Amino acid sequence: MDRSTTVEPRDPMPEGYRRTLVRQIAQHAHSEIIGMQPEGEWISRAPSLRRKAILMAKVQDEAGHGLYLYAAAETLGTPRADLLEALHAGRQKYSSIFNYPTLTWADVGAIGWLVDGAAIVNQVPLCRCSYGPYARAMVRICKEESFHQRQGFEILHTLARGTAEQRAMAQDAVDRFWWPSLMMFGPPDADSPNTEQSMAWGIKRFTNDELRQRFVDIAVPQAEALGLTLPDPELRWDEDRGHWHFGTPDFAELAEVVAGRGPCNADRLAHRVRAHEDGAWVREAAAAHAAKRAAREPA
Ligand code: FAQ
Repeated sequence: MDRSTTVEPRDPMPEGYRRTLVRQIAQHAHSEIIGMQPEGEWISRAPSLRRKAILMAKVQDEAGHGLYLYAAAETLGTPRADLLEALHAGRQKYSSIFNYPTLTWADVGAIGWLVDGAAIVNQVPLCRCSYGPYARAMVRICKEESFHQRQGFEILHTLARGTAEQRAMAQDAVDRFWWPSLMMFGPPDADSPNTEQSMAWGIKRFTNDELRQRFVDIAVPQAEALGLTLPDPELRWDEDRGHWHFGTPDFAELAEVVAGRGPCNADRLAHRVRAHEDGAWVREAAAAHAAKRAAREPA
Protein backbone atom coordinates (compact mmCIF):
# COMPACT_ATOMS: atom_id res chain seq x y z
CA MET A 1 0.00 0.00 0.00
CA ASP A 2 1.24 3.52 -0.84
CA ARG A 3 1.99 5.05 2.60
CA SER A 4 2.10 8.68 1.41
CA THR A 5 -1.63 9.15 0.87
CA THR A 6 -4.63 8.28 2.98
CA VAL A 7 -7.77 6.42 2.02
CA GLU A 8 -10.79 8.72 2.20
CA PRO A 9 -14.48 7.80 2.71
CA ARG A 10 -15.48 7.95 -0.97
CA ASP A 11 -12.43 6.06 -2.22
CA PRO A 12 -12.90 2.47 -3.32
CA MET A 13 -11.63 0.07 -0.64
CA PRO A 14 -11.66 -3.70 -0.10
CA GLU A 15 -14.68 -4.89 1.91
CA GLY A 16 -12.36 -6.52 4.47
CA TYR A 17 -10.49 -3.22 4.99
CA ARG A 18 -13.80 -1.44 5.62
CA ARG A 19 -14.97 -4.17 8.01
CA THR A 20 -11.70 -4.16 9.95
CA LEU A 21 -11.80 -0.40 10.32
CA VAL A 22 -15.41 -0.43 11.52
CA ARG A 23 -14.50 -3.15 14.05
CA GLN A 24 -11.45 -1.34 15.40
CA ILE A 25 -12.85 2.20 15.35
CA ALA A 26 -16.15 1.08 16.93
CA GLN A 27 -14.28 -0.83 19.65
CA HIS A 28 -12.17 2.24 20.23
CA ALA A 29 -15.24 4.53 20.41
CA HIS A 30 -17.01 2.14 22.79
CA SER A 31 -13.88 2.07 24.98
CA GLU A 32 -13.97 5.84 25.28
CA ILE A 33 -17.56 6.02 26.46
CA ILE A 34 -17.44 2.94 28.71
CA GLY A 35 -14.11 4.33 29.95
CA MET A 36 -16.00 7.29 31.42
CA GLN A 37 -17.50 5.02 34.07
CA PRO A 38 -14.58 3.96 36.30
CA GLU A 39 -13.39 7.55 36.70
CA GLY A 40 -16.87 9.10 36.62
CA GLU A 41 -17.57 7.25 39.86
CA TRP A 42 -14.93 9.43 41.55
CA ILE A 43 -16.14 12.87 40.43
CA SER A 44 -18.29 13.34 43.53
CA ARG A 45 -15.52 11.97 45.76
CA ALA A 46 -12.50 13.83 44.38
CA PRO A 47 -10.47 15.19 47.32
CA SER A 48 -10.66 18.90 46.37
CA LEU A 49 -12.57 21.30 44.14
CA ARG A 50 -9.54 21.56 41.86
CA ARG A 51 -9.28 17.78 41.53
CA LYS A 52 -13.02 17.56 40.87
CA ALA A 53 -12.89 20.20 38.09
CA ILE A 54 -9.94 18.48 36.42
CA LEU A 55 -11.54 15.03 36.60
CA MET A 56 -14.83 16.34 35.22
CA ALA A 57 -12.98 17.87 32.28
CA LYS A 58 -11.13 14.61 31.65
CA VAL A 59 -14.29 12.52 31.67
CA GLN A 60 -15.94 15.02 29.31
CA ASP A 61 -12.93 14.74 26.99
CA GLU A 62 -13.56 10.99 26.85
CA ALA A 63 -17.14 11.59 25.71
CA GLY A 64 -15.72 13.89 23.03
CA HIS A 65 -13.25 11.22 21.89
CA GLY A 66 -16.15 8.80 21.60
CA LEU A 67 -17.97 11.30 19.39
CA TYR A 68 -15.02 11.84 17.03
CA LEU A 69 -14.56 8.11 16.74
CA TYR A 70 -18.24 7.30 16.12
CA ALA A 71 -18.18 10.04 13.47
CA ALA A 72 -15.09 8.42 11.89
CA ALA A 73 -16.82 5.02 11.89
CA GLU A 74 -19.94 6.57 10.31
CA THR A 75 -17.86 7.74 7.33
CA LEU A 76 -17.52 4.01 6.51
CA GLY A 77 -21.28 3.73 6.12
CA THR A 78 -22.28 2.31 9.51
CA PRO A 79 -24.81 4.44 11.45
CA ARG A 80 -23.93 5.25 15.05
CA ALA A 81 -27.21 3.75 16.27
CA ASP A 82 -26.17 0.37 14.80
CA LEU A 83 -22.78 0.54 16.53
CA LEU A 84 -24.35 1.32 19.89
CA GLU A 85 -26.86 -1.45 19.36
CA ALA A 86 -23.99 -3.89 18.72
CA LEU A 87 -22.22 -2.73 21.90
CA HIS A 88 -25.36 -3.11 23.99
CA ALA A 89 -26.05 -6.56 22.60
CA GLY A 90 -22.46 -7.66 23.32
CA ARG A 91 -21.65 -8.13 19.61
CA GLN A 92 -18.89 -5.49 19.66
CA LYS A 93 -16.12 -5.18 22.21
CA TYR A 94 -14.55 -2.42 24.25
CA SER A 95 -11.17 -2.36 25.96
CA SER A 96 -10.64 -4.95 28.68
CA ILE A 97 -9.14 -2.34 31.01
CA PHE A 98 -12.48 -0.74 31.82
CA ASN A 99 -13.76 -3.93 33.41
CA TYR A 100 -11.61 -3.41 36.50
CA PRO A 101 -13.01 -1.50 39.49
CA THR A 102 -11.71 1.84 40.80
CA LEU A 103 -11.48 1.14 44.52
CA THR A 104 -9.64 4.24 45.75
CA TRP A 105 -8.80 7.78 44.67
CA ALA A 106 -5.30 6.57 43.77
CA ASP A 107 -6.90 4.42 41.07
CA VAL A 108 -7.83 7.63 39.25
CA GLY A 109 -4.14 8.51 39.27
CA ALA A 110 -3.15 5.01 38.10
CA ILE A 111 -5.67 5.16 35.25
CA GLY A 112 -4.31 8.53 34.11
CA TRP A 113 -0.69 7.47 34.34
CA LEU A 114 -0.86 3.87 33.12
CA VAL A 115 -4.10 3.53 31.12
CA ASP A 116 -3.83 6.86 29.33
CA GLY A 117 -0.10 6.23 29.02
CA ALA A 118 -0.75 2.89 27.30
CA ALA A 119 -3.48 4.47 25.17
CA ILE A 120 -1.02 7.11 23.92
CA VAL A 121 1.63 4.54 23.00
CA ASN A 122 -1.02 2.61 21.06
CA GLN A 123 -2.61 5.67 19.46
CA VAL A 124 0.31 7.84 18.37
CA PRO A 125 1.04 5.44 15.46
CA LEU A 126 -2.68 5.53 14.59
CA CYS A 127 -2.23 9.24 13.72
CA ARG A 128 -0.47 7.84 10.61
CA CYS A 129 -3.03 5.12 9.96
CA SER A 130 -4.04 4.66 6.33
CA TYR A 131 -7.68 5.71 6.84
CA GLY A 132 -7.83 9.53 6.83
CA PRO A 133 -10.79 10.21 9.17
CA TYR A 134 -9.41 7.82 11.83
CA ALA A 135 -5.89 9.23 11.56
CA ARG A 136 -7.14 12.83 11.86
CA ALA A 137 -9.37 12.05 14.86
CA MET A 138 -6.35 10.53 16.57
CA VAL A 139 -4.27 13.71 16.36
CA ARG A 140 -6.53 15.66 18.67
CA ILE A 141 -7.27 12.67 20.87
CA CYS A 142 -3.56 12.06 21.47
CA LYS A 143 -3.03 15.68 22.52
CA GLU A 144 -5.81 15.39 25.08
CA GLU A 145 -4.63 11.97 26.27
CA SER A 146 -1.19 13.36 26.96
CA PHE A 147 -2.76 15.95 29.28
CA HIS A 148 -4.72 13.12 30.93
CA GLN A 149 -1.57 11.08 31.41
CA ARG A 150 0.17 13.97 33.14
CA GLN A 151 -2.76 14.61 35.48
CA GLY A 152 -2.66 10.93 36.52
CA PHE A 153 1.09 11.09 37.09
CA GLU A 154 0.64 14.22 39.18
CA ILE A 155 -2.04 12.59 41.37
CA LEU A 156 0.30 9.65 42.08
CA HIS A 157 3.27 11.97 42.58
CA THR A 158 1.32 13.87 45.24
CA LEU A 159 0.13 10.70 46.98
CA ALA A 160 3.57 9.09 46.82
CA ARG A 161 4.95 12.06 48.74
CA GLY A 162 2.07 12.20 51.22
CA THR A 163 1.38 10.24 54.40
CA ALA A 164 2.30 6.57 54.74
CA GLU A 165 -1.36 5.67 54.02
CA GLN A 166 -1.43 7.80 50.86
CA ARG A 167 1.81 6.27 49.64
CA ALA A 168 0.47 2.77 50.30
CA MET A 169 -2.74 3.63 48.44
CA ALA A 170 -0.71 4.83 45.41
CA GLN A 171 1.40 1.65 45.43
CA ASP A 172 -1.69 -0.56 45.75
CA ALA A 173 -3.33 1.17 42.76
CA VAL A 174 -0.21 0.67 40.62
CA ASP A 175 0.01 -2.97 41.73
CA ARG A 176 -3.56 -3.60 40.59
CA PHE A 177 -3.46 -1.61 37.31
CA TRP A 178 -0.02 -2.58 36.00
CA TRP A 179 -0.83 -5.97 34.46
CA PRO A 180 -4.27 -5.01 33.10
CA SER A 181 -2.57 -1.99 31.43
CA LEU A 182 -0.12 -4.31 29.66
CA MET A 183 -3.09 -6.39 28.49
CA MET A 184 -4.59 -3.34 26.74
CA PHE A 185 -2.15 -3.97 23.86
CA GLY A 186 -3.97 -7.19 23.05
CA PRO A 187 -2.89 -10.84 22.86
CA PRO A 188 0.73 -11.74 22.07
CA ASP A 189 1.60 -11.43 18.37
CA ALA A 190 1.55 -15.19 17.88
CA ASP A 191 -2.10 -15.28 19.03
CA SER A 192 -3.27 -12.06 17.36
CA PRO A 193 -5.45 -13.02 14.38
CA ASN A 194 -5.76 -9.48 13.01
CA THR A 195 -2.29 -7.95 13.28
CA GLU A 196 -0.70 -9.20 10.07
CA GLN A 197 -3.53 -8.11 7.79
CA SER A 198 -4.05 -4.82 9.66
CA MET A 199 -0.35 -4.01 9.25
CA ALA A 200 -0.46 -4.87 5.54
CA TRP A 201 -3.35 -2.42 5.21
CA GLY A 202 -1.51 0.28 7.18
CA ILE A 203 -4.18 0.33 9.89
CA LYS A 204 -1.76 -0.88 12.54
CA ARG A 205 1.85 0.32 12.24
CA PHE A 206 3.33 -1.84 15.00
CA THR A 207 2.46 -5.20 16.50
CA ASN A 208 0.86 -5.66 19.92
CA ASP A 209 4.13 -6.92 21.45
CA GLU A 210 6.19 -4.08 19.96
CA LEU A 211 3.88 -1.48 21.49
CA ARG A 212 3.73 -3.34 24.83
CA GLN A 213 7.55 -3.24 24.99
CA ARG A 214 7.60 0.44 24.12
CA PHE A 215 5.15 1.14 26.94
CA VAL A 216 7.21 -0.79 29.50
CA ASP A 217 10.37 1.06 28.42
CA ILE A 218 8.61 4.39 29.03
CA ALA A 219 6.87 3.39 32.27
CA VAL A 220 9.83 1.94 34.19
CA PRO A 221 11.79 5.21 34.58
CA GLN A 222 8.53 7.04 35.33
CA ALA A 223 7.80 4.59 38.17
CA GLU A 224 11.28 5.29 39.49
CA ALA A 225 10.60 9.03 39.37
CA LEU A 226 7.41 8.43 41.36
CA GLY A 227 9.29 6.31 43.91
CA LEU A 228 6.83 3.45 43.31
CA THR A 229 7.59 -0.12 42.29
CA LEU A 230 6.07 -2.20 39.49
CA PRO A 231 4.71 -5.61 40.51
CA ASP A 232 6.92 -7.69 38.22
CA PRO A 233 9.79 -9.71 39.75
CA GLU A 234 11.18 -10.36 36.26
CA LEU A 235 11.68 -6.70 35.44
CA ARG A 236 15.32 -5.99 34.55
CA TRP A 237 17.28 -3.96 32.03
CA ASP A 238 18.40 -6.15 29.14
CA GLU A 239 21.68 -4.67 27.98
CA ASP A 240 21.82 -6.78 24.80
CA ARG A 241 18.38 -5.84 23.56
CA GLY A 242 18.43 -2.28 24.91
CA HIS A 243 14.99 -2.83 26.42
CA TRP A 244 13.45 -3.67 29.78
CA HIS A 245 12.76 -7.36 30.12
CA PHE A 246 9.37 -7.99 31.70
CA GLY A 247 7.25 -10.96 32.75
CA THR A 248 4.34 -12.38 30.76
CA PRO A 249 0.93 -10.86 31.45
CA ASP A 250 -1.80 -13.35 32.31
CA PHE A 251 -3.30 -13.68 28.83
CA ALA A 252 -5.82 -16.23 30.07
CA GLU A 253 -7.21 -13.44 32.26
CA LEU A 254 -7.32 -11.12 29.23
CA ALA A 255 -9.27 -13.74 27.28
CA GLU A 256 -11.76 -14.09 30.17
CA VAL A 257 -12.28 -10.32 30.43
CA VAL A 258 -12.65 -9.94 26.66
CA ALA A 259 -15.20 -12.78 26.70
CA GLY A 260 -17.31 -10.73 29.13
CA ARG A 261 -16.28 -12.44 32.36
CA GLY A 262 -14.14 -9.72 33.97
CA PRO A 263 -14.81 -8.20 37.39
CA CYS A 264 -17.08 -5.38 36.13
CA ASN A 265 -18.25 -6.38 32.61
CA ALA A 266 -21.89 -6.91 33.57
CA ASP A 267 -22.08 -3.65 35.58
CA ARG A 268 -20.42 -1.57 32.88
CA LEU A 269 -22.75 -2.81 30.15
CA ALA A 270 -25.87 -2.53 32.32
CA HIS A 271 -24.95 1.05 33.24
CA ARG A 272 -24.38 1.93 29.59
CA VAL A 273 -27.71 0.44 28.47
CA ARG A 274 -29.53 2.26 31.28
CA ALA A 275 -27.88 5.58 30.36
CA HIS A 276 -28.87 5.04 26.73
CA GLU A 277 -32.49 4.32 27.64
CA ASP A 278 -32.62 7.29 30.01
CA GLY A 279 -31.34 9.49 27.19
CA ALA A 280 -34.02 8.41 24.70
CA TRP A 281 -36.10 11.59 25.28
CA VAL A 282 -33.06 13.78 24.49
CA ARG A 283 -32.49 12.01 21.18
CA GLU A 284 -36.19 12.26 20.32
CA ALA A 285 -36.31 15.97 21.21
CA ALA A 286 -33.16 16.68 19.17
CA ALA A 287 -34.57 14.81 16.16
CA ALA A 288 -37.92 16.65 16.45
CA HIS A 289 -36.11 19.99 16.68
CA ALA A 290 -33.94 19.18 13.65
CA ALA A 291 -37.02 18.10 11.65
CA LYS A 292 -38.84 21.34 12.54
CA ARG A 293 -35.88 23.46 11.50
CA ALA A 294 -35.47 21.53 8.26
CA ALA A 295 -39.18 22.07 7.45
CA ARG A 296 -38.85 25.83 8.16
CA GLU A 297 -35.69 26.45 6.16
CA PRO A 298 -35.92 26.56 2.36
CA ALA A 299 -34.08 23.64 0.78
N1 FAQ B 1 -9.68 -5.49 25.12
O1 FAQ B 1 -6.05 -9.67 16.64
P1 FAQ B 1 -6.04 -8.75 17.81
C1 FAQ B 1 -9.01 4.46 25.67
C2 FAQ B 1 -9.71 -8.22 20.80
S1 FAQ B 1 -7.78 3.39 25.20
C3 FAQ B 1 -10.73 -5.97 24.42
O2 FAQ B 1 -4.71 -8.37 18.37
P2 FAQ B 1 -6.50 -6.05 16.86
C4 FAQ B 1 -8.61 5.81 26.22
C5 FAQ B 1 -9.63 -7.65 19.41
O3 FAQ B 1 -10.56 -6.61 19.24
C6 FAQ B 1 -8.53 1.80 24.88
N2 FAQ B 1 -10.60 -6.66 23.28
O4 FAQ B 1 -6.92 -7.45 17.46
C7 FAQ B 1 -9.12 6.03 27.58
C8 FAQ B 1 -9.91 -8.83 18.56
O5 FAQ B 1 -11.32 -9.01 18.54
P3 FAQ B 1 -12.18 -9.65 17.30
C9 FAQ B 1 -9.09 1.66 23.50
C10 FAQ B 1 -9.35 -6.86 22.83
O6 FAQ B 1 -7.72 -5.26 16.67
C11 FAQ B 1 -8.23 6.06 28.64
C12 FAQ B 1 -9.30 -9.97 19.33
O7 FAQ B 1 -9.20 -9.53 20.68
N3 FAQ B 1 -8.09 1.77 22.51
O8 FAQ B 1 -10.11 4.10 25.55
C13 FAQ B 1 -8.22 -6.36 23.48
O9 FAQ B 1 -5.60 -6.22 15.68
C14 FAQ B 1 -8.70 6.28 29.96
C15 FAQ B 1 -7.95 -10.39 18.80
O10 FAQ B 1 -6.92 -9.36 18.99
C16 FAQ B 1 -8.24 1.19 21.28
O11 FAQ B 1 -9.25 0.57 21.00
C17 FAQ B 1 -8.41 -5.65 24.68
N4 FAQ B 1 -7.39 -5.14 25.39
O12 FAQ B 1 -5.61 -5.38 18.01
C18 FAQ B 1 -10.47 6.26 27.83
C19 FAQ B 1 -7.11 1.41 20.31
N5 FAQ B 1 -7.12 -6.73 22.79
O13 FAQ B 1 -11.24 -9.94 16.18
C20 FAQ B 1 -10.94 6.46 29.14
C21 FAQ B 1 -7.41 0.94 18.92
C22 FAQ B 1 -7.56 -7.42 21.73
O14 FAQ B 1 -12.78 -10.86 17.91
C23 FAQ B 1 -10.03 6.48 30.21
N6 FAQ B 1 -7.37 -0.48 18.80
N7 FAQ B 1 -8.89 -7.50 21.76
O15 FAQ B 1 -13.17 -8.61 16.97
C24 FAQ B 1 -6.25 -1.21 18.57
O16 FAQ B 1 -5.16 -0.67 18.47
C25 FAQ B 1 -6.41 -2.69 18.37
O17 FAQ B 1 -7.77 -2.96 18.11
C26 FAQ B 1 -5.90 -3.55 19.56
C27 FAQ B 1 -6.19 -5.03 19.26
C28 FAQ B 1 -4.39 -3.35 19.73
C29 FAQ B 1 -6.61 -3.18 20.86
